[in-house]
Amino acid sequence: MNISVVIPLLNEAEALTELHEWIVKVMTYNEFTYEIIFIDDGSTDASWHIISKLSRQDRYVKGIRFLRNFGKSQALHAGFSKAQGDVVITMDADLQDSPDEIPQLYHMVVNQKYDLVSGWKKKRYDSVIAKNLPSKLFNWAARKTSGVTLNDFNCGLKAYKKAVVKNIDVNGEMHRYIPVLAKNAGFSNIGEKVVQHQARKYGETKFGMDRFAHGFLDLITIWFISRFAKRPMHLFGALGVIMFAIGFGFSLYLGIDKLFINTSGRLITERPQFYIALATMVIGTQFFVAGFLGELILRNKTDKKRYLIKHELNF
Ligand SMILES: Nc1nc2c(ncn2[C@@H]2O[C@H](COP(=O)(O)OP(=O)(O)O)[C@@H](O)[C@H]2O)c(=O)[nH]1
Ligand SMILES: [Mg+2]
Repeated sequence: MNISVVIPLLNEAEALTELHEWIVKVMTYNEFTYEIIFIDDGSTDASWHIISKLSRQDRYVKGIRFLRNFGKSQALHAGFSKAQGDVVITMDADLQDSPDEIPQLYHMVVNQKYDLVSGWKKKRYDSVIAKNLPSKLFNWAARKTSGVTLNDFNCGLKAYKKAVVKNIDVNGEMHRYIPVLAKNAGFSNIGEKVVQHQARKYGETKFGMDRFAHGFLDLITIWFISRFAKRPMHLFGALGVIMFAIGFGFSLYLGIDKLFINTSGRLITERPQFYIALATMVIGTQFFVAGFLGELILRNKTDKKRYLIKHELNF
């Protein structure tokens, strides 16, 4: 199979039929073999009803329905684990991303050997204050911390080599940082393609301003995870040892000074060095223990299910 189109969605009933028709048209014209995987993330409108209808008419349409809303990252994870195409394309369900981009994205992955190609909504049809400006700031911060030089990290339209989606773990709200996850997993040939963007035709946006607060916190997490998740002791252990050494140095100095050099001087508890020694030794020990606990947790990690599927269609 050439292409799996993975479409996570929440309450997009109005757009689905039109989207399906458009994708099929593009696929047929280019003679691709394909599947379309819709992941309904606990929609409360008619979305699942429409996906079921489409899956009866078209056996290339597959559906996954979550028990409740688990978030876009979880939906992508479910879609990725089912996808069978050589190239996996993700897109938004709201018709803001154009299926006409699919053939070019496909060729960039297959012929130009990209691991991942991210869409870039260079001309964006969303509100300037609520979306465009914060998004610029967000992308700048993401570029600085991750070293991945993309203009638009969070574009829903992306193409992946199959191996990439099978080997990255999109969790929490990490869908914003998939290129970073891919890079951390060793897929560093990451490209970008300017894509057409449309204004939202039906319904309204599901992501408000709070996404940026979450986004920045996730950025710190991902920076930390990508450097130290597999070896917490290297950070906490090092900090712990350094701080403990500083504290121990001060204690040694205070002891020698009091016992042998300046025996009639101030009491140790009256000297500021004593408190520095005390604080750094306590904090150093805590850092060390945190690192050690981190290592233990790492060794105990079992794969826990993060979402529950209610129905599946055509798999
Ligand atoms: N699976 C899943 N998809 C979601 C969720 N929220 C939004 N989406 C989908 O993500 C895509 C982009 O969302 P949208 O609201 O258009 O964001 P915007 O384009 O940045 O304004 C659409 O296809 C939505 O249906 C969610 O909680 N879970
Ligand atoms: Mg949208």
